[in-house]
Amino acid sequence: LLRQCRVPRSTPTSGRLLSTSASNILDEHLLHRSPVHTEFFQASLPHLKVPDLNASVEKYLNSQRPLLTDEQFSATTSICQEFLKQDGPELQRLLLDYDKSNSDGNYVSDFWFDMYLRDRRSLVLNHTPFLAFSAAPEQPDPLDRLTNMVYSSARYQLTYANRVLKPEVYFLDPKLSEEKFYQRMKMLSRIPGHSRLAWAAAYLHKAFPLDMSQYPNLMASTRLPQTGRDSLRRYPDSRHIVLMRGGRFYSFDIIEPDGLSIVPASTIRARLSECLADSRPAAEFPVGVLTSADRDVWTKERQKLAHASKTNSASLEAIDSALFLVCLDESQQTSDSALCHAFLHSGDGANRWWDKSLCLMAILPVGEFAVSFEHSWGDGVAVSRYFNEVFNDSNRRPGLSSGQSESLAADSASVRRLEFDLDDSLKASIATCREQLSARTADLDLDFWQFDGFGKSSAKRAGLSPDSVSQTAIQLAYYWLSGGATAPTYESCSTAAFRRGRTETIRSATSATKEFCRLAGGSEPAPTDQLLAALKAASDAHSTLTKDAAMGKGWDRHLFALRCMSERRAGGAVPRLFTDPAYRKINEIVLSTSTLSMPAVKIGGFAPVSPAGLGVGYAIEDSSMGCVATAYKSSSRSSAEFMRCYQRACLLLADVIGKALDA
Ligand code: BUJ
Repeated sequence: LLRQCRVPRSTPTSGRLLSTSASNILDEHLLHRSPVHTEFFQASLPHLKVPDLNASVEKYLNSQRPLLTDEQFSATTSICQEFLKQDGPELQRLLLDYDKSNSDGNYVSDFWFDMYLRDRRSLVLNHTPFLAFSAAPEQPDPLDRLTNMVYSSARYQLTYANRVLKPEVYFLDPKLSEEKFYQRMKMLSRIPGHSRLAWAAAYLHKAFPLDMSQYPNLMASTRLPQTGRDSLRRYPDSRHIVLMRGGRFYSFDIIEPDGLSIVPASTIRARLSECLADSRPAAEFPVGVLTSADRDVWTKERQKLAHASKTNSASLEAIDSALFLVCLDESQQTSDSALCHAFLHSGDGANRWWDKSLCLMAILPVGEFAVSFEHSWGDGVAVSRYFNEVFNDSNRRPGLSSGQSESLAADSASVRRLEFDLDDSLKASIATCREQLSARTADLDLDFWQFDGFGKSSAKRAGLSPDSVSQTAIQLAYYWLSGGATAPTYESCSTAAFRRGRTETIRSATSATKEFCRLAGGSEPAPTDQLLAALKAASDAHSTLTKDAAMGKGWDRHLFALRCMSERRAGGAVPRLFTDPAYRKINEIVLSTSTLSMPAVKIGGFAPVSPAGLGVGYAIEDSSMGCVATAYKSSSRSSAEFMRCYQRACLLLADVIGKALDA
């Protein structure tokens, strides 16, 4: 592979330039100093290819099979054959041409950004997920912990902005020492043309560098509402954060004016305390709630707001340009589901600014912390990098040394209160948005369950993929919930192994899971050996789909991009494949699922993506598994009922796999 790479004539020196500015920064202000610069692998990442048309249509039909009757399946098969003869080849050619002309991106990423930014629906519940941090028993004081998280976030920003954040790499070989790997990459960085060779060199170490094109939007960035299509805006010179409490806004610096050092942690803590000391009641008209509105509505209200006064436009500018938002909530509730509700939507949405790319949330009275992110700019891989870095750094190297918090001077001058002048029309809009959001969030049903009787290690010992076992549990739960049906299922899979890769869908409801549900889900489950064989078949089928998706060879994004091409094509009618009721049905996702298993994550979740669907955030650890399920009460679904079925499914799977391991 190394030999196949062409060496360009010019020698990029960005790595050396960067270390000049990073070398002015003391170690205590950085997370670490990467031996190679942050984008070391970026230019050499593989290009996400447009998949083969016949292969995608065949995979699409395989996903349709368990969802359709024989008659429906035969109609959809004919429509696909027609597509392959008529519109398909032309659209594929247009897509290939488009892909060629789009050298920096890939065939789907611009359409994917568009999908998010053109969506006019509220960001709340429709898009924004949350991830809550695991406990940190060594940091019992919640305000100290928050200070340390803010401090570590500032370290993250300085490390990234100065390009010494280690590139994101997925290591497949557990024996490879990270240190040795980076030393070798550093040696490579001395070779002219290394930017072309970098990916291939990593690949030889079974190390897979991941795309980092989303990272610039994690901090100092915001979504801006605009008519028809929103936009994203960055503020690379940002040094401050905005804190929200009771719907009010405060702003203060966390990076010093030199841009090279962090404000001392004790000062950050004093600034946080200063915000907490504000004894005014919660805002009667919390402006942030406007960001939860339909995007065209918010666009108009924002224009009114900005034009109403200079105070307003200055406050908007301060929020937009902040590094990130810190939202302090007051709840005393400690149940898992109450926390999930609080982090997912905060009830009436009064204490959030949903457009902000990154939001660190804290419920200080109970000492719980989480992150939520606006989804258009990026995906779970980029956010989980920040999440892990901040969790680990704030625990291992807390900015606040012990005892420091007791000797704090007030620091009121450095905290700016951000105010808004509101006329009657804006007040009325805020009141309406608040009511609408409260009604929507009150409709959300949410349940959490963790099962400690089974996990990754048993699944692996039985030769099964842990993720496939989790997905099969979800399928079986739905089979029981619905009285024997199979539903369109979406499992999110990252394609960050490719340049500007975002996600692909694993269609985890397969003919194999359907067969397993038939055998296991009846009043008399089939004998264990049959169940095991069916489970193994389901696991194998799911593993193949997972590999395909991660390699950019799923069908979802390909057909999505072909549909986008057909909409752009001058004068061409929309092919029947895209108006087929079966195509519409498979895209009305009933089971929307996503997983993240990391020690730093305590719990996480998101709402259903269709009115009658379920949102299932799940994890499988070494010896436990669990999920957070959401549903809308106004639909026929109940998250509690789903959870009861999920519990039954986990117990059944643990029993079947346990018997296999005992045999
Ligand atoms: O697929 C995509 O393009 C993006 C998806 C969209 N969707 C959420 C609709 C699937 N976005 C993501 O997948 C990001 C989601 C991030 C939250 C994931 C939460 C999973 C953790 C749950 C932990 C449950 C606790 C179990 C305890 C053992």
